[in-house]
Amino acid sequence: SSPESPVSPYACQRRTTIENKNKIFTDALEVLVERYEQSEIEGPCVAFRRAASVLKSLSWSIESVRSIEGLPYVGDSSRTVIQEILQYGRSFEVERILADERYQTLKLFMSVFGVGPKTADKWYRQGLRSLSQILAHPDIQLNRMQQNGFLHHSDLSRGVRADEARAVEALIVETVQSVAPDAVVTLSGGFRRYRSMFGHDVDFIVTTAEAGGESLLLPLIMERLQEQGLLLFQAYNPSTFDLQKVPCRRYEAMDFFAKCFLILKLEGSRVQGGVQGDRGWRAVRVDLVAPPIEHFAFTQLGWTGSRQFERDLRRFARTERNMILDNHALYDKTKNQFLAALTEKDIFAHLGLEYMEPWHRNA
Ligand code: DCP
Ligand code: MG
Repeated sequence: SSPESPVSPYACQRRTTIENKNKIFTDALEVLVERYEQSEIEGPCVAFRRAASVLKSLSWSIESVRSIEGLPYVGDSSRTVIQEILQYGRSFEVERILADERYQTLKLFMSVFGVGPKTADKWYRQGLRSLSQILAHPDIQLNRMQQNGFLHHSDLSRGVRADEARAVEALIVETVQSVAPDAVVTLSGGFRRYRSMFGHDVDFIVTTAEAGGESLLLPLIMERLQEQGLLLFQAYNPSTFDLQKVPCRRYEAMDFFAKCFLILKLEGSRVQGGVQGDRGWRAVRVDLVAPPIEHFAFTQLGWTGSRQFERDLRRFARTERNMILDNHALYDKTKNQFLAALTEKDIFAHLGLEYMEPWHRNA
């Protein structure tokens, strides 16, 4: 696009690679997003997310306030931030937030696996300001996820490099082959979008060619990892999938297929150049989801992200097509029927959208 060509209000109609020509602006807007996420204030959160996402898709850098006129979702508040950055090189509102004690503390607390905005805010209101204060506090009960989040905090907050993600992929493929030779492993999440460096975890979909075979996969995989001494933490949610219930507007953001949230031990010998630190291994967050094969395409589309791409895809389906899309299925409310799909391309076609490659979905 050029400053003149129209920009779609839906991320699923804009190609967004990781090359962001407006990073200085989107970084600032994302601080505002984070600040409202911490307080769970939905409205401004959605508004700033959409504005940041539009700017990420531009093939040109913003050089004047005039050039952003007519861009969808770039409202007054976003425009003020952009204008300040153009004029002074920084936004005063964003700087105020970055220096704010509550913002900094909640960001730190929420960087722990298993800690969301409610827990972080509760700890903050109890006067706690550091991770060591939380661990030393006699009255704080951490759940199993949080205990492991604290235990592996330095590894997990460092993020996963692309070469580490490839080593994790090799490990998962090996493990799956040894327990279920017919099963298929597919990389999803940010690493499928070629988001080059530093994912917060590595995401995979596993499924089997014969229907029903997927239900045993995750327990078998976890058992095998455990035997090898590589399973540091697991939280397993068996499938609660019921086609009667989905898709439904209310369930759009949920996922009913069997899945597990893991912390794995990635040995340095598996990564070219090794891993940081002198233990010879690092902890890595890994998510696995196991849909039945006939729902694979929907799960793949739903778990490849980005989150903003997914939000806009669902909003597009609902608003422009009177269809409901989620991680399980696509339902046409006009025809009152489910629309089957074997591949992501089928789903884009049902929606009347041009197919978009994963590396264009970095909205
Ligand atoms: N997702 C989902 N339902 C969930 C969790 C995730 O639909 N319960 C989707 C949306 C995300 C994708 O799966 O785009 C992967 O989730 P991540 O949180 O791992 O996000 P990314 O992989 O995009 O980035 P990162 O891992 O770096 O945070
Ligand atoms: Mg991920």
